[in-house]
Amino acid sequence: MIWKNTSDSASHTVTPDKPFKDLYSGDFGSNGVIPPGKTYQFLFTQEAQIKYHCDPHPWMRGEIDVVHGALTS
Ligand SMILES: [Cu+2]
Repeated sequence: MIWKNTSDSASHTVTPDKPFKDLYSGDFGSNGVIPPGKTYQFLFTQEAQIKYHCDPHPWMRGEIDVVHGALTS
C-alpha cells in the first residue's frame, strides 16, 4: 500500500493508533513526516485491521482492512 502526499503544502504522517507489526515487513508507520511530493509504502502480508492517523493533524484518520484474497483465473 502506498500513501502519497500530493497537492499539499503540509507534511503528514501515517501513524497507527496502536502499534502494529507485520511478521514480514516489521513495524507499520512512517518514521517521521511525509513531505509534499513524497510517499510512504508498506507491504502487508497478514490479515489485519489497523486504524491510523496523522500525528500533526489528529483529525486526519484512516482505516485499513487487509484480507486474504483468492486469485481467480
Ligand atoms: Cu497531516
